[in-house]
Amino acid sequence: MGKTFEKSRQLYTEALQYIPGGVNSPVRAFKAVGQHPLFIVSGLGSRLQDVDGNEYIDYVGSWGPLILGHRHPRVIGALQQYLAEAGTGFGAPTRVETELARIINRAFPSMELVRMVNSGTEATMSALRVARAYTGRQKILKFKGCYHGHHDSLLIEAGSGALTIGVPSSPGVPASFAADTITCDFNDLRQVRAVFSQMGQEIAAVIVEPVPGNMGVVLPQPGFLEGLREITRQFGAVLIFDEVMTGFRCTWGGAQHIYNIEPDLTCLGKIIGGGLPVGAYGGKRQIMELVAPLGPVYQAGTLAGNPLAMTAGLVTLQELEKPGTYEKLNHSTQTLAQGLREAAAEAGLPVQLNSFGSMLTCFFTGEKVVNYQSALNADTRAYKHYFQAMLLHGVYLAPSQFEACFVSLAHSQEDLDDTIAAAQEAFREIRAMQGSKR
Ligand code: KE4
Repeated sequence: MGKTFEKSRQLYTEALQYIPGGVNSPVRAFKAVGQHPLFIVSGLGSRLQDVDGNEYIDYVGSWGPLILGHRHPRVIGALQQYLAEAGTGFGAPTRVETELARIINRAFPSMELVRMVNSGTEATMSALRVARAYTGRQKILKFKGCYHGHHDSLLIEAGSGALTIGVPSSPGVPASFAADTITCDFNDLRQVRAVFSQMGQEIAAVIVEPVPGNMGVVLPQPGFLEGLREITRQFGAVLIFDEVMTGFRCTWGGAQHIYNIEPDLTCLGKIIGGGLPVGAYGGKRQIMELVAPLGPVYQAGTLAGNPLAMTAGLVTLQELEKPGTYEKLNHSTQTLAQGLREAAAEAGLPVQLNSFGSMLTCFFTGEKVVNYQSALNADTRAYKHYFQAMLLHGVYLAPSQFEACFVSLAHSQEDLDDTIAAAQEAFREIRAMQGSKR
């Protein structure tokens, strides 16, 4: 295998001089996996190449957006054409913004009006603001281990990078914000009912990743999401589905289609930008009509609806709308998940493979992972070794136990077979390592 990461190390040392932690988003620093980050020079299809010339099968996909794979010819061609014929953006309405809003509305009928922003964080932050305006209430209920971006109201017992670097509730968040954010355990309706019976009239919104990916992938237990819908309706609170990760990831209409739940507001991101900066929030007309300039709730953005991001997103969704795409994505994911389960069983290694659509997480634990606490019980040392071993075998996984891996339409059967073969080796090494420690 003989991989060297020397050039990445040099670039990382240089980056550290100018950028906090050498990266522009914490999870990219590889803190949880005992390795300096790799500097990437290109991607093509299911593959990444780093500055040292190493090639990897990529399961991060820019953290979800690249469901078609890297450098899809239709996405690149459409961007090249727009740049050549139109430019980079105008700070004025363009037709492509309406086209993307229309296709989103077709896939997510609950999103009667859609506003584009530049990130998932902006989407959830804006959705909270309009929910507070609509209800005249202040408190928000979220779930431990769910991550909704880095704005103050929701950076409380958050998942994703906050969990990875161990500050699930970040310094710098004013106590007043934290006081207005209530957290419950995901999948625990009893807790939610208890909170609402105490202060239901003060709660503006419940925000939830319907299928969390930011503590690793965790599935909602039967009745949980339905219960949230019933309780929020009973108390007049806004139900916000954060589908930044699940939107267009698992099926054409997102988790709300799979579970047949109509949220009041939905947040999207990642895939709808085809790899360019994007976010969106939208929902019931009577709520979204509060958003400026239609209504008094102010929200704005210089590059919101940027036509390049809209173009990449539109082409990506057009490809996803083609017959058979989700069958292929989900079949690939189930093949991979089953292969990993069998490899771990052969090695005598207890793992939990949680998957939803084309996102999955291999938890190093023998107990089912159904919420934040059970996710935290996973063996992060084992995950660190897994990550490093897979990297040496040419497989680029999410650099944290508390993240999702993503399968794309570009992953071939050979990619999946090679990944499973690499995991067989890695699991044996981990088992031997654990055995030697006893
Ligand atoms: P962004 O602001 O990073 O575009 O989106 C925030 C966000 C909101 N909601 C959900 C469900 C999300 O998963 C995210 C962002 N996801 C992480 C990956 N776990 C982005 C990776 C990163 O932070 O670098």
